[in-house]
Amino acid sequence: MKLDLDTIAALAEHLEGCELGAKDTPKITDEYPEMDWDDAYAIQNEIRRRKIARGQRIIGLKAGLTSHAKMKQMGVTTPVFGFMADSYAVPEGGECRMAELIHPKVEPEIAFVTRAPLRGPGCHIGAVLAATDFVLPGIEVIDSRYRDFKFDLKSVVADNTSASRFVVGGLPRPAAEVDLRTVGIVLEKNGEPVAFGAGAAVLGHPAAAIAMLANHLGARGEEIPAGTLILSGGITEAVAVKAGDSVTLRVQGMGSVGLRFA
Ligand code: 0L1
Ligand code: MG
Repeated sequence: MKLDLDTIAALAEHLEGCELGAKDTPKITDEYPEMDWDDAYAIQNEIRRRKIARGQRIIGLKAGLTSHAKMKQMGVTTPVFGFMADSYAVPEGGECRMAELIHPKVEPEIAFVTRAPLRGPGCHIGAVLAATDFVLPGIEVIDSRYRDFKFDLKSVVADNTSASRFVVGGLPRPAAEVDLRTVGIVLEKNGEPVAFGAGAAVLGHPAAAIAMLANHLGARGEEIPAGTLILSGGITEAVAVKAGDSVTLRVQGMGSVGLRFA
């Protein structure tokens, strides 16, 4: 690690302050170009620790930048991993308050819920499917704290991978009953289709993103516990939203889920 503990704590406080105050900031590597991956995840972990210390619960995990569309949109080449706090959860059909956000975008995703722990190294699609209780449609609302969504990967990891809000719902299905590679999705904004795709856009199979997460955690001596909700990453590019928009994700054979921005 290149940063000392005081700097990590200060950067976590700064980034979480931007999240809670809906204020943007230049990317933190402008000031700390020497920051490494361990520093980036240490800052994210400190944000997580701060939330837990205030009584929040961590209710899920996420993989981000798992599709070529997203990687191209953001000019990066590697997936990243983050967490979902209870304050991020929006009820199905519920409302996101724009006043609490900076410049939100929505991503159509397949969410997994595990029934057995997953631990890397060596975790693979087969192990993920065997450990999955069900899959269901999910919309992630990302809201980078970095000005104009301009960042590098280490800055975005520190910023909990832009995690902000999410909704899951629709018709949960056992993973064995769905071909997650060919399952089709349509993302609608205000009733108009705005993005289309299929599950294979996520690393060839959305379960591959969950396996990467298990392997990432395994390298740190951690695992994905049983009963974890995990967002596997945007199938398409992220779509910008504004107050008054309503967004619906339709997933083939899995119903639909939606939320509104006010
Ligand atoms: O969930 C995601 O794919 C977002 C990862 C962070 C990059 C971004 O803000 O687009
Ligand atoms: Mg996402």
